[in-house]
Amino acid sequence: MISATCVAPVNIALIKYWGKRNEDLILPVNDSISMTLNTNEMCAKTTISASEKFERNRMWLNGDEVDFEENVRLMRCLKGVQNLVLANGISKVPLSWKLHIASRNNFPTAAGLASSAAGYACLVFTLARLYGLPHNEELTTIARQGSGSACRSLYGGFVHWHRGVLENGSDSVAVPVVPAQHWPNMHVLILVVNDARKKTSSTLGMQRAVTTSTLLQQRVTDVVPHRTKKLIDAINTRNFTEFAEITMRESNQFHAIALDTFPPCIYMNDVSHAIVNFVHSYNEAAGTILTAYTFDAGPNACLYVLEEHVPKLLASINEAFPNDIAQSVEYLQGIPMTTP
Ligand code: 2P0
Repeated sequence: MISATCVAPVNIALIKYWGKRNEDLILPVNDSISMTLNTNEMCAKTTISASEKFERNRMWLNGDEVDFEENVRLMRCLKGVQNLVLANGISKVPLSWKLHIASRNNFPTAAGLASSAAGYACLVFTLARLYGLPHNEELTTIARQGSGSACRSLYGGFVHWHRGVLENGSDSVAVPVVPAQHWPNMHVLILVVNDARKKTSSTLGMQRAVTTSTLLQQRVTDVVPHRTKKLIDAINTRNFTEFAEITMRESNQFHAIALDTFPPCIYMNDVSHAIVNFVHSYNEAAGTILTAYTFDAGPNACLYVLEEHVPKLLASINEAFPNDIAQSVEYLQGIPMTTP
């Protein structure tokens, strides 16, 4: 029996991926940019064993068995990696050997955050390690076919997922912008907002947005290309003010598109909106931008803040929201995938 184990981090989008132009290949309508978080608190960990004695491929997610062979996205990732192995011509493990895959994630239970991104990134990376493939751009095209945002979790630091133009998706790849060390004092505070309501899944929400939102097209053709360039400049020059404004405008536009979808997708709740107001008041009182919010397809807030400003911000949040925030967790930027 041969085994490999890897740990993969979560990533939080600054320029949001929302909408596919090809559902099967998971090709996005626009570029996106994210920051990878460190794996101390939130990550996926996957162990894959291969043996000539295993009779079929099996998978366990947090201890429960899932129907691996029936799951299109999981099978696409396995086939994608195995095709790369065939093209490479050498493999540490015979492709005929069946696999047992055990995956766990350690996200704060209430967080409801990006579990699929870390999960699929981890699956693809662990498969690559098992078969002896190098870490390269092609792996991001495979992780993308598990879950779009997963392609960005294959790198640390800031990452750019290019929408690409080719129909087969081979140029829809994630590439690093800068490593985490470039902006080491950039931290993220995740505020877990109490909320029990079931949200529309991202997959369904973006399908509906593409077919019904009249605002989406302008975002795709005009807004995102411009913002992507400006954000990369802000990251390269460590310009927090510019970075923060683009990030907040992006979050707001993504939720405006969600509301413009019919029927609408309402992801933020009253506490989320109160956090938006809090951040603008906090920055105004400081006379400069000290923190920026972003919200994904749920009510939880991610606040970007430089390390030196974290204690004061946390104290103000605790004072302003004594009851509405279940948990606040601070993250540093992430390093690339690891093999413990
Ligand atoms: C993002 N989100 O860029 C955006 C912002 C949520 C809001 O990527 O259908 O779980 O599996 O490709 O990757 C969530 O979408 O969707 C997402 P699929 P995914 O992070």
